[in-house]
Amino acid sequence: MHSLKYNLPTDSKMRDKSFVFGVATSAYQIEGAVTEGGRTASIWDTFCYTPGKVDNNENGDIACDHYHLWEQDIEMIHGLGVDAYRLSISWPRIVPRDNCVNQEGLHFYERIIDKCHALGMQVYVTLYHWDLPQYLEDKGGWLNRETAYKFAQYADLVSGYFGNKIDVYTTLNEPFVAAFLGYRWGIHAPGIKGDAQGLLASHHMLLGHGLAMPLLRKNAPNAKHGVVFNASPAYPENPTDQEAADLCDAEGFHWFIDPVLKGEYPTLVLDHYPAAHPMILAGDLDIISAPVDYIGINYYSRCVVRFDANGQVETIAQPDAEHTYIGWEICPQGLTELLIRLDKRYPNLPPIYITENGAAGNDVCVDGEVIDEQRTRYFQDHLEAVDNAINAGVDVKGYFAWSLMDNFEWAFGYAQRFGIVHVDYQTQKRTLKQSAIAFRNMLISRSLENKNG
Ligand code: IFM
Repeated sequence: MHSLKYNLPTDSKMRDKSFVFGVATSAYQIEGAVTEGGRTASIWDTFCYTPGKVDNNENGDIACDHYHLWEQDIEMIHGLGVDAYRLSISWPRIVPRDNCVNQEGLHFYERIIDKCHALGMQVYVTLYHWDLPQYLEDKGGWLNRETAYKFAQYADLVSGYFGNKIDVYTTLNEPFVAAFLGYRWGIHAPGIKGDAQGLLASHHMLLGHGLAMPLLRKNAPNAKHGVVFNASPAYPENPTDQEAADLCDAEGFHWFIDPVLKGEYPTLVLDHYPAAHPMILAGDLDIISAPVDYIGINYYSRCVVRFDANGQVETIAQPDAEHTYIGWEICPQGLTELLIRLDKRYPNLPPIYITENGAAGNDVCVDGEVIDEQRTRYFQDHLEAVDNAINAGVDVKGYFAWSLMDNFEWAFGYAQRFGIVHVDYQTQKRTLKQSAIAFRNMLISRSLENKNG
């Protein structure tokens, strides 16, 4: 294979060793072993076992078998030369029944964390990447305010056990997806539909985040604490469609970021859904807006929108643009513009980490090689997009590729491959794709540069 390397401009701040490069995964998407080690079911197990919910009725029962292969996987991550590994902890592995602690679950993650540290990598841990214990869903899940308190208890338990051993804690990953796809549009677990339900679930998730923050700070005073949002910024199809774009952004990410950074919900959304307001108790927004050390931004694509005849925002396909296999438009410029817009909207914006960015493909491994030309270009262009935002004054401190390896892509099952490492699901063989080799080569040359001063 010819030499491949992402190039960062010579004066890029991302070349400095203080800028964090990493790869990311999440528990349900890679671990498998869903009935091993004391784990009980999450809403995703239940959803997957319900026929017709996931493409080909696939599930995370085995996934990448990371539960058994974790040691070789961590060594592989180290081989990429990254500074950090971002993973998530499975809530039902730690608290398999209400008020009960599973030491075996804690030990599983402890071995991973220790191994990362022994190899010189930092560990970024997400506490909630969508795998709510099923026993909590049975009591109403995120529609039940009590779940926010259960989440805080779980965050207390994990941070009480690991303390500063976890370098960076994330409370929630993409509350938009967990609340809206899961409780509003019914296309993710637990499959509930309704605007009021989606807005209520999101409020309870954010409340859980806010309740967890002081506990995390108390238990891990030297670690960093924050929350991760996804954002696909909206562009008007025509200048007259600006209102549709504003509403789309308000629902898509201001609804989640404003309460955390401004202590309020955007009026655009409240005005648009007068009958679906969540029950917000006095003091909730103060809890939710507890200061965070950073926010994570997951960016994949943008959308172009207008209002349809019923006054609903509709996304307009861009047939002339390039798309990834999953159908998402490739738009690196959207990332630069998003970061600049966030910087303008929030005067108190904390440092940002790009906690996910990546492209889906249907990659095949031929003679030990995976030529993922589109993904390799995607990363090169998005790294430049981040650099452009930094040059425009946005404080971006890190970048994580999604994902380390091909894995269970939620309702799409296994057909959508997001990994920079290919996984053969029959043999569990891992093969570095070209995109991973380019990542590794960039990191090797950055580290040599930094060593040579
Ligand atoms: O695979 C997901 C991940 O779990 C959350 N962010 C988006 C990714 C791609 O859809």
